[in-house]
Amino acid sequence: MELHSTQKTERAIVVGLVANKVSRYQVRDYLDELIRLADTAGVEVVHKITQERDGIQPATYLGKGKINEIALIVEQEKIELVIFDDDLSAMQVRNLEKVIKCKIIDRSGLILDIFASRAKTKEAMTQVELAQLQYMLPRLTRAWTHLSKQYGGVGTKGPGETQLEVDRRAVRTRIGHLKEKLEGISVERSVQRSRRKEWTRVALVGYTNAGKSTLLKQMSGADVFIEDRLFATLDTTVRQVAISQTKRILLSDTVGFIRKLPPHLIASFRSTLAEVVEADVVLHVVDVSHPQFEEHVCVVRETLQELGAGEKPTVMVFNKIDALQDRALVTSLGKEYENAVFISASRGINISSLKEKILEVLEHELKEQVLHLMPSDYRLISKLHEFVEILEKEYDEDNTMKVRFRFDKKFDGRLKKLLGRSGIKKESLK
Ligand SMILES: Nc1nc2c(ncn2[C@@H]2O[C@H](COP(=O)(O)OP(=O)(O)OP(=O)(O)O)[C@@H](O)[C@H]2O)c(=O)[nH]1
Ligand SMILES: [Mg+2]
Repeated sequence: MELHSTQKTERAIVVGLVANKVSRYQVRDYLDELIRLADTAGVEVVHKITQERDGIQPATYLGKGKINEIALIVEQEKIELVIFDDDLSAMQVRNLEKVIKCKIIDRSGLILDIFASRAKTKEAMTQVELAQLQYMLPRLTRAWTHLSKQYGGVGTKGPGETQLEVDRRAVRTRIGHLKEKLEGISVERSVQRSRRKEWTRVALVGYTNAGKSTLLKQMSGADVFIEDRLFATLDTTVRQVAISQTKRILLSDTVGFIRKLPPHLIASFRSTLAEVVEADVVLHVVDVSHPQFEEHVCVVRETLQELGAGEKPTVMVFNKIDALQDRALVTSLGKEYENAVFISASRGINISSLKEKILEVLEHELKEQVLHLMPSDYRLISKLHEFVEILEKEYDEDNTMKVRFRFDKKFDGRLKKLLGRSGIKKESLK
């Protein structure tokens, strides 16, 4: 089955619902973001429509009057696409398409489409196709004509029941095949990552367009893709960066997050995001000049939590301070957030404070210990060298060697195992 991305220059209407606990202002912001997403996909949004009601209409999502209103605009202005901010069920799409005579998609479908057109590497393309098919599968219903129109294949009236079964089976087979392929890639990746185990690893994370790639470029001189559009980065780039005269780290940049990132995408991008999960420190980059930056912070935190990286030592990197009008915000955010730094990645402002902050957070993760080794235990030293930094060695009269060393808390278990096997006594300093 061939998947096409949305054609360029399509004209669209975006639709949001003011219901439940979501306010009118929030919906307005969500629609603004949806318009940026549409723009990234090459779609021009010509109308923004909202409806206020008590709740979602289960069968049709919107109320009847609103649907007719949209249908009329679509017909009169020859609109090709209606994009809903919330996810729609197969049944809702089916019912809406009975009245609104054009293609109907939702936020997840649009995000998947952007990912599809942006994916360049074999890994990213496989990950996106898997997420697309998983998104599509429950929507493969008899009258889901949108699917056939958008993806070609089985006529415009929707596939018949037999054809549908064939299609479902084909999709499932392809999903299985893609999963296997990703499994292979993920093994390759984990081998690459294990080579970096002895390094201090720092991961850039953040909402899409926050300036992560710009910061990587600023700190490492790497030539990475930067664009004022959403989801410029879909892969992981890792570069060496010196954060002091003696300390070098590996800094990684990866795919950005967004509100309602389809769960299938998060799942299939797991191997890309492993760099974040395994990082020692996370740099959470925030576009502080964006009016909704606080909501962005929440979305990123929730996504990190989902990935199992919610409790990592984190530096809050408030970026784009050059574009900030309200300087008082810096003071209040400094009080509100732990480990906050205020920078401009594109102008190179305060990058040295960021490096100092990373060092400070790393120091916090270090532990010091002292061991008393008998001559028969001296061979342990070479093993210790693999993951600790020896600070001092001293010999006592009875030939015992006193070793003082420092190591990352993450190697606690490894040290215990090593010492447990040798039955050596230790003193903890910190
Ligand atoms: N004014 C200002 N703009 C910035 C700054 N840092 C980055 N930008 C701009 O913000 C836009 C997005 O930057 P990227 O570095 O591509 O952002 P990203 O977080 O990597 O985005 P994705 O890869 O899409 O998730 C670009 O137009 C950058 O030039 C900054 O410090 N100040
Ligand atoms: Mg980027």
